[in-house]
Amino acid sequence: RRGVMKHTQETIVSTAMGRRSFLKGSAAAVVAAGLGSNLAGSDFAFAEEGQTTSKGETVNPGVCRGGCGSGCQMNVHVRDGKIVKTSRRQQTDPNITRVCNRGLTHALRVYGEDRLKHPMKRVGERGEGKWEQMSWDEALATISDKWKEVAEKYGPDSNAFLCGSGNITPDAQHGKRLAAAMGATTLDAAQDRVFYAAFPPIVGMGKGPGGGGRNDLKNAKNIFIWGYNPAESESQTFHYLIRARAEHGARIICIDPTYTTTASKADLFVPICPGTDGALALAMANVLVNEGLADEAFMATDTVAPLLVKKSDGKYLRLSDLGKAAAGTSDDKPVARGKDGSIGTLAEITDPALKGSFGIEGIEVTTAYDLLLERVAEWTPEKASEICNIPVDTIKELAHIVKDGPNSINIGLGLDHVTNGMATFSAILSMGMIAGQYGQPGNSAKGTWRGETAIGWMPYGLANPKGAPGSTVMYSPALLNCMESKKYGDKDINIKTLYIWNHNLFGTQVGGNRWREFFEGVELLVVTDVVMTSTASYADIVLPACHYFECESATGDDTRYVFYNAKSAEPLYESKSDFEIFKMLFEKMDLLQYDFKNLDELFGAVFNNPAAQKIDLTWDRLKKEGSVLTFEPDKRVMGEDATYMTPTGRLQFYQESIPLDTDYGQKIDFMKERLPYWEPPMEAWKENPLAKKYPICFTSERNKYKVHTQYTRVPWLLEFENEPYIAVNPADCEARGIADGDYVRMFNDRGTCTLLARFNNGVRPGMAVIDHGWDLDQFVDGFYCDLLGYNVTPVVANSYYFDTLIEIEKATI
Ligand SMILES: Nc1nc2c(c(=O)[nH]1)N[C@H]1C(S)=C(S)[C@@H](COP(=O)(O)OP(=O)(O)OC[C@H]3O[C@@H](n4cnc5c(=O)[nH]c(N)nc54)[C@H](O)[C@@H]3O)O[C@H]1N2
Ligand SMILES: Nc1nc2c(c(=O)[nH]1)N[C@H]1C(S)=C(S)[C@@H](COP(=O)(O)OP(=O)(O)OC[C@H]3O[C@@H](n4cnc5c(=O)[nH]c(N)nc54)[C@H](O)[C@@H]3O)O[C@H]1N2
Ligand code: SF4
Ligand SMILES: [Mo]
Repeated sequence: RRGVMKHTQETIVSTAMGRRSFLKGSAAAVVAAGLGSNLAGSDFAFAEEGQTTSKGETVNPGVCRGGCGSGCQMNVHVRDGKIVKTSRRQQTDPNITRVCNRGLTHALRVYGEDRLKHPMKRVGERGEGKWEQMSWDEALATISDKWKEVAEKYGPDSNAFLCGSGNITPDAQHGKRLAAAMGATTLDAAQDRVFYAAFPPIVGMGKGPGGGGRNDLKNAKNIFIWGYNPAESESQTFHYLIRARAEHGARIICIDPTYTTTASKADLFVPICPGTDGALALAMANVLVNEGLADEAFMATDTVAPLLVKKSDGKYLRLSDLGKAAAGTSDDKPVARGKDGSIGTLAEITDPALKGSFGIEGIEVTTAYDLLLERVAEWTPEKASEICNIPVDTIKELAHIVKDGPNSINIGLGLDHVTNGMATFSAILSMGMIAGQYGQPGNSAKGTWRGETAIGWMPYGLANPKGAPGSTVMYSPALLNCMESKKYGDKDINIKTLYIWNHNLFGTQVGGNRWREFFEGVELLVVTDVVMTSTASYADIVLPACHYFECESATGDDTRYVFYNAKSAEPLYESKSDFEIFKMLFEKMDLLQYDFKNLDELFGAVFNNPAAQKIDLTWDRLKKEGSVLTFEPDKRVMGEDATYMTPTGRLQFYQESIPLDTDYGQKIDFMKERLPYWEPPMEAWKENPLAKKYPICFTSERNKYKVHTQYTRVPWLLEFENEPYIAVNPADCEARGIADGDYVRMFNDRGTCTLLARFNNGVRPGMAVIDHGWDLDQFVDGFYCDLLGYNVTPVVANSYYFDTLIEIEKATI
């Protein structure tokens, strides 16, 4: 049924293959691609925009804008109307004048064999691959007629939309506005939700002008890389880290179960048992407190530590409790107790007590700091050592390092992808507070970059036009858990049509087979993509989107620039930009009153805000100049003035109210969630009875040859790794009679997948790690995403990819 990729002697990844033959293979691929003369030995000379080079090429600005998030601008070289290559583009900041290996292969994506050419409708079973070409007109009429019929019969929210990270620009996400105009449901893939849910209430995160950001890393003495693998996942940030080490002597500490590329560049690698980082952070805090190293002065000035918490309900004691303000007003501030016994707001009390329980006007209260210390006291290094599988001395050493700042503590998505992620983020961030590691140069870290004037995701205001009915949001992992009750909180789940774009659901979401069940109730599944993905192949109607460089756009992301993307070539075949496709759908739905007239109007609205106006950033200027540097890096860091963008204006290790990420009817244990804690992951834990049947914890690693499932069929990149594999510790393989390079079947109750196994001593026994991003038809059989667990926690209904148990066995193929 599926194309089997053969494991031949020529396979680059086969262990027998030497470097010489690898290079030979590369040259052959260049010639086969018919682009040899342009690309072999790519000249990296900087070409000027609009300039015709000696080769008769015109050079335009283009922006790579998939889920990697770096948003690199590059030169797009055009000859005879064809995009022949990409090269790095000179920016005023040499740190940003960079493109990665993937960015250099875009010409092969534009002319890839997997491009969708025409609108098509399914004629066989879903996923069978039998299609009939249809006209755009017929496709749009079929879709809009169905939407109208469903809205009439079941209500507008029975139509649903789901957008991923394939193209992170406001224009590509135009469908969000259509969803709001139609009153349709928005499904949120809920990826990286812990990361986004944790920072705002705990340390505050916001964008504004100014800020040191990545440029501040050079000021750090130690750089913690915690569940983060930027050597593969954020190469454009990794060079700042490596330069901080090489040129400024920063020490890199990497905490990861796997010996990753990033770990190989670290000064200290701490191999941790997966899912136990919260215990480690709490034990580090325990050492700091017990050795008298807690920065109490910092806790008093910068955190909620002195605030008094009522024993009755966990809320702060406020002026209203003392009859000094009306409850619920902005005057109703929380209060602290001075060491002299006076009670007042933090602005009034200059020398607050950090510890103690008091009865104030008959109300029993304790300081927030005391509540934190209670949680920390439980976590002796000895106890954490057993759970984390890290020596007690290492835990103590880590505590001493974190105190010896300035430290940059970078938490990656490895910790977001485990069910105890929220409490783990809270534990690490709170431990950083006890160590006083905020507000000083060198303290900037991932998630606390401040000041990037980013454009990327469609701004909320634009996605919700005035007067439109708006869209109800449901998180997909929560939805999968509510399929039996058919209730998402107080809302009925009754989705009859789904429009997916910019997203390869089967290739990137948890619970693949659960989704297939869900789709049984969906009468029309539309997928718009550039290429035929596993998700597109399951659709009832597929629509062809054009490649990034075939339409005009702009994006900014993490670079401090806003970059213009010119249209460098005509959209191939019948493909169109998402903006254009949604525009036609607005028209068919008679909702043009909510639409933008054209792209100029959309970007006019994107730049219609005070931050852009202050620096004269307009769409016209951007088109003219090609890129605009929005601000120079400066020395300011988040929290330098001891204020943070949280509800209290302070660092919050304590949450007075728990912000609900999404309400699907879950019950929350508020007192538990207010402070950091550690508990095992819901599934991938050795004491889970399921671990007897499925003893291996299955995680993934970002891969430098892909961004999720993008680039996965680019011939040059397949030269480096041409088929999926799991990296496994030889001990686990030997116990199962598996040799290096054997095919194995991995499986659990949710799915099965057959692929290569490669021995890797850098993988902990009891784990299997896949290089994430392969699509379904690239496997011998089955699909790894189908195995992924979809448990959710009450606080964050995230996709917890790494909370997955499997077993592996030798496969015969
Ligand atoms: N096992 C495992 N799974 C994971 C993760 C993991 O760590 N492990 N990580 C997860 C995370 S953090 C994320 S953010 C998700 C990302 O998940 P997705 O957002 O689904 O990522 P992609 O696979 O890049 O899918 C994007 C799709 O958009 C298409 N596309 C590109 N440009 C355009 C365009 O202009 N228009 C349209 N219509 N389509 C376009 C691409 O061809 C591609 O098929 O993956 C998640 N999946
Ligand atoms: N090449 C490439 N780059 C990408 C992407 C891509 O698909 N490909 N995707 C982009 C996106 S959307 C995202 S969200 C980012 C994410 O990029 P990162 O934040 O780097 O996240 P991951 O690579 O998922 O995981 C990071 C590390 O966490 C480790 N880990 C797993 N479990 C645990 C644990 O329990 N404890 C600890 N301490 N570590 C653990 C893994 O071994 C891995 O080395 O990358 C972006 N960049
Ligand atoms: S894949 Fe990411 S790092 Fe590479 S060129 Fe594109 S945006 Fe830049
Ligand atoms: Mo992500």
